[in-house]
Amino acid sequence: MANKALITAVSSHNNKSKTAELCNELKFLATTANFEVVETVIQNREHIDPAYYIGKGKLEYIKRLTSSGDISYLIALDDLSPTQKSEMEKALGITVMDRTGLILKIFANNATTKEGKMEVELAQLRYSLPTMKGKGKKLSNLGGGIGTRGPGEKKLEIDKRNAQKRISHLRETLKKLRKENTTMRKRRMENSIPVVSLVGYTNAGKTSLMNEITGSDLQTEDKLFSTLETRVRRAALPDGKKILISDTVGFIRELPHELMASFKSTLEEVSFSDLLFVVLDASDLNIDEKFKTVEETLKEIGADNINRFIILNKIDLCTNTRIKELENKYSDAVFVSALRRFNIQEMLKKAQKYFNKNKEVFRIKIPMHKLSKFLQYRERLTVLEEKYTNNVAYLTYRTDKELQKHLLTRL
Ligand SMILES: Nc1nc2c(ncn2[C@@H]2O[C@H](COP(=O)(O)OP(=O)(O)OP(=O)(O)O)[C@@H](O)[C@H]2O)c(=O)[nH]1
Ligand SMILES: [Mg+2]
Repeated sequence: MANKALITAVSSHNNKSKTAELCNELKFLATTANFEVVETVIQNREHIDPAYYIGKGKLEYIKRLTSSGDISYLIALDDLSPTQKSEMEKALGITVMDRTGLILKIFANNATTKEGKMEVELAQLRYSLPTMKGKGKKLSNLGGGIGTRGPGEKKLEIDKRNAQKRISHLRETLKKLRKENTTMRKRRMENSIPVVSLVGYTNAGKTSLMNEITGSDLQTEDKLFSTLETRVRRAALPDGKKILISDTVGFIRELPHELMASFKSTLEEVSFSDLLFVVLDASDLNIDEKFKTVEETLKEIGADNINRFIILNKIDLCTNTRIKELENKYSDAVFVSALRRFNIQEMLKKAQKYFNKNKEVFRIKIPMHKLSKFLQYRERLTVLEEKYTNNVAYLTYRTDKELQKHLLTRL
């Protein structure tokens, strides 16, 4: 059975609609984490209370709501300081968490691979270290007089030291794993099949599209962050040319920085793509805001220089008027529905056109003993003319500039 929870937020006068929208998303996050949200309590005030986050009056109100005993969690929209969290817990007698804590919980629930699990654990430790400090202060006061070390402090110091040790260990292990990933990525480049990545806000339908394109059966859910790992599958463009499609963790506004740091390398995979499909949920009324978050995240992970096409998914949920409105705003987008298998080929044709358009004709003269090296790249080039003498090959081919640059460094 789902745990009952309340949501609370502080909203300044000119921020009401944004707060309401963020609370809606917080509710979706809470549901994903298996909470049943009973009520959302919004406090209107200009500043956050340093001790209790919300004001005394609202705190009393929440206390009355929770007094029956069946609501055992309070989730705050903003990040709470260790003091705020502990003061609120003391006053209310229930568990208090913030948005970051909630997202971390979801990531912890959803991580399946060894790497994903380690990334989440690292983020959790980074998140809880400052809280340990806060408790340490208080317990040491209980433990003894000035200048002496209380038993509480000793234990907390050990906990903290252990946490720090574990952080270093996780960092090291992840570093090694990432080296392996880099090698895999290099190999992929050498195979020289273009990589197209599906990116976008969480729950936009990236994995559903991946399944449609590649005939895979990856798990999709009406939940946030069902995908936490990057997965790469083979696919073919309408003209038969092979590509690799990659699906990865979804973006969200204000992704906790602990998670951003831990998942950076997973997200950075995207920056090695040849092309991006930016997937947006066309039925989402906050689509513009979400698009903005996607653009910002792409910048943060160094993928903003890659060519991208906007894919507006879930159009089965849109009225004609809505579609018209979106056509005006996102004039270059491809309208698709993963659910109805609508227009998936159009999406791929767009990629095909892009890969063909950005190709140029090059001529090269290479010694025969280097020919096999050159032919490693044949998937990504079309040979137009070839002439061989005893020890030299003259080749004319069409390929993209990027690959040509890469090729020249290899030959
Ligand atoms: N109506 C409708 N629902 C869709 C469509 N595409 C995906 N969905 C639903 O949207 C939800 C999210 O789909 P996913 O494919 O898991 O989305 P995602 O972008 O991979 O999400 P995360 O991995 O959580 O970031 C699921 O319930 C899908 O069934 C569509 O075209 N139409
Ligand atoms: Mg997914």
